[in-house]
Amino acid sequence: NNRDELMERYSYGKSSKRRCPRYYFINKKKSILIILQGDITRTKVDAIVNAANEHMTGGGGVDGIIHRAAGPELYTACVAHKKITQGVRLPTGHSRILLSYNMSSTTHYIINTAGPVYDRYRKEECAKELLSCYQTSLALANLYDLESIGFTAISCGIFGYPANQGADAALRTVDQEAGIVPVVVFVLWDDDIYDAWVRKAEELE
Ligand code: AR6
Repeated sequence: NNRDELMERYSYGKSSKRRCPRYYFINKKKSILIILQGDITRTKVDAIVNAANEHMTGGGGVDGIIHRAAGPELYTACVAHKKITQGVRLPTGHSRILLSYNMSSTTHYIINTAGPVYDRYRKEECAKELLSCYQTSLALANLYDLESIGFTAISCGIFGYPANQGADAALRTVDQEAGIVPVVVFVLWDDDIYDAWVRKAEELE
């Protein structure tokens, strides 16, 4: 059955995390959206999207985990990108595609995106920037003709974006634009983030 096959392909064996994968058909059934709980570096998708920052020199959170999994060549490839302004290789809301180096058995590409640091006095600008992270990452996956892309909750960790608002930006963008990538997987780590994503997906269904 289609669902079991998808689960086999895009999630990974037994996880210590409890929540089940959920499946949705979106964008007039052109795309499949999968929401699951786990570690994005262990998910077999063509590209994973890293919640990076404007410097693209690695960091904590999922960025640190992805750099450790991909190895030092990822860092070398990141810093090879020319700086646009002082210290900035990747402006907020933009995305860049790189190879996945040591992760190539699970994933071929790593897309770095720079999410906004949440600021409640700049809510609207932050939302635009976050939408743009998802849009530009999907556009790169489409340009490379990829079948599947994996996201985590960009900006919802260290950058402080509230889970519900993060889910809204993520899922509305994916709902509108995902026709260009056949399989979109959200691999979420935290219980509250997973719950917010499932609630939002059900609202949009
Ligand atoms: N798989 C999936 N999701 C994960 C994993 C994982 N292995 N580990 C953590 N998460 P964050 P941000 C979740 O803080 O808010 C870094 O220093 C995490 O629980 O990684 O965009 C960068 O260099 C949270 O829900 O990214 C930047 O400077 C989500 O991933 C800054 O942090 C995003 O949390 C970016 O902050």
